[in-house]
Order: sequence, then C-alpha cells, then structure tokens
Amino acid sequence: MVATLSGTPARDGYRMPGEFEPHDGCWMIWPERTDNWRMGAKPAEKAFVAVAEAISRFEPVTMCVSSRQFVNARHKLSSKIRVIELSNNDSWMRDVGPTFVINDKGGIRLVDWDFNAWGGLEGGLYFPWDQDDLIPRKVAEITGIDRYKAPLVLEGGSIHVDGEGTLITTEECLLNPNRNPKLSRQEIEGLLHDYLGVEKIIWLPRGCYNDETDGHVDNLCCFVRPGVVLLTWTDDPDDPQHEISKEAYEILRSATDARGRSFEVHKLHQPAPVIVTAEEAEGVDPVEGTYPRKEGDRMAGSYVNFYIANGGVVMPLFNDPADQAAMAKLKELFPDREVVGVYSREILLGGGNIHCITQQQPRP
Ligand code: KQY
Repeated sequence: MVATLSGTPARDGYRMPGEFEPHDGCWMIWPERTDNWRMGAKPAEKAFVAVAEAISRFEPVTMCVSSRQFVNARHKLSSKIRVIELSNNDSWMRDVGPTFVINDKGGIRLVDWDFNAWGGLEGGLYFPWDQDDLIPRKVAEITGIDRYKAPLVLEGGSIHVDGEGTLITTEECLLNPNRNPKLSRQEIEGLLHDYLGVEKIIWLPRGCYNDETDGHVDNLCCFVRPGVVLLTWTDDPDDPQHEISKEAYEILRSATDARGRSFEVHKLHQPAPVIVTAEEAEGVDPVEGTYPRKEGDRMAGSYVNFYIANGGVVMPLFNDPADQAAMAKLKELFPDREVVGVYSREILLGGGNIHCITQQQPRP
C-alpha cells in the first residue's frame, strides 16, 4: 500500500534532481478539451503524438488519457508508448503532475502540490480543476511510490532546480496573490526547502511576456547542468521581452548558486512573435463569458520550453528563421545528447510548450 508520508523530503534525505539527471520515464496527458485546443483538439493530438514519439526514442513514455479518448489515443500512439486511463481537466502534466524526489540510497518518493489551475478564481485558466488536482495521488497509486502532500499551491513549470541545492523561480508566479496569498516569501522559501531539498532560491522578477501562467520560469530559463543556465533572449529593444530577459540576465550574472558558483548564462534567441490567426482563434470553442483566443493575440513562444530526456533533448520548433540557430545552440550546450525538434505551434496555441506537457520520473 502506498503511504502518505508525514515528514518532509528534506528531513528524510530526499531532493529533487535536475532534469538532466537520469530518468525512468516521462509522463504526459492527452489533449482533449475543445475550449483550449482548436478544431476538436485534432491538430494538438498530432503535436502531442510527435512529442511522445520523440521522447520515447530515449526513455519510456506513459500517456494518460480520459476514458472518452482512450481508444483514439491508443490507436494514434505507437505500441512503445504506454497508454493508461486517467481522468483529467486538461493536459499540462508539468504543472498538474507530481514532483519526484530521490535520495542517495536508491529511494524515490513524490511530492503532491496543491493545484488551482494557475490562479483559481482570481485569473485561473479553467474551472473546475478537481481531476487535475488528484493526478499526483493517482500516479502514486499506479507507481507504488510513497507521497508527501505539500501545503503549497505550485505548478511544476514554475520551478527549475540544479539538483545541487539551487532553485530558480519567478516572483510573478510564486508570489502572485492568486497562488498562496497567506504565505510570505520566507514561508514559501521554507516550503521549497522542505519539499525539494533546495538551499538557495534565485528569484527572477518576471516570466515571458504574455505567458498566461503568470510567468512560469520554464518558458524563460532553465539549467543545462549545475552552474550553466539558458535564457530566452531578444536583441530587439522594442520587444517587451527584451526588458524582461535583460533584467533576468543581470540577476543571473550576479548571482551565485547553492555551492557558491557563478552562473554561465547563455542566451537563446526567441522566434519572431507567434501571433494567433483568425482561423486558429475561430477553431477554439467559446467558453461562457470569455473568448479564449483572439486573432492577433501574441503567444509566449520560447525555445527554452524543451524537455531533457536520457541522451536526448526534445525542443520546440516554430517554422521560424531562428529555429536552426536555436537547435545549433542546444546541440552545442548538450554535446552528449541528440537534439530533436518538434513543430509545436499547436501546443503553444493551447498556452504552453513541450516542457509544460511533460514530467520526468527520475531514476532513483
Ligand atoms: O504550463 C503551461 N504553460 C500551462 C498553460 C495552461 C494553459 C491553459 N490554456
């Protein structure tokens, strides 16, 4: 029987490993809701299949699917991919899934955060979110991995760790009153320490321009390995992203990590602004009172939103002139991994990208 543990990972000797450490596999959720994914989610399905197939070249992939979509997903995914039925409200496994923690004795446990759909009734992105909130508990049952229940609203995309005590996040998200209004910055830092085993937190002010998650760090910057970070970038001073990236760059350049190292900061030049077309906006089913996508909306396109797999990196492509330079940069920074690009505009139209729809299960 799977236990709900009463201590905390830090006290029990567990830590969240960096994404670049070895994995046992990757978890994803099948896209379905027609008020987020255009044209009945059919174009998004193709993109999710491409991501899952790309990752499955490097490590096992589990696709979680509602009962309504099980047969469809099973048919469209290759037999290498495990397909299991799991209720959900949407398909952002990075944010709704568990965070796995490991120790140095071969142990693995998971952290189950509170989830409120990126802001609850104060700017959240959908209601209800009850099935998403149950996912970590169900993953614990499926895998037999014991679970810590953390008293903190947190999405996996709002944090990145180096596995050696350092965490990067944004104030825009973690200090947003729509997440944990009763907790101070110090209390949030305390919980990140307790549940992830981190010692030092680097706070960047803002995430990417127009990121509807309230500035998740996983679209802005990430660790390549301890001491080396990658930041989305534009040289165009008229682009609102310029000031955001410059501010983050300066903080990262002057910061040190938990081990006292300065960061090597690499710039990853963003694609041209990704603008929603009339056809794309019209393909999304309207929700009562709101229209989820409008023609002319700018989506938060960034190459940083990639997934690091065992021996591979699966990165977003936008059919943009900057695609090849971004891929070359990732090949240079990850010389021991194969870099695979997936055209991911359809995922971005839903509000995120490859990192947001995946969650690694580390190898203990
Ligand atoms: O991590 C993410 N980028 C999730 C975004 C949710 C968008 C819902 N429309």
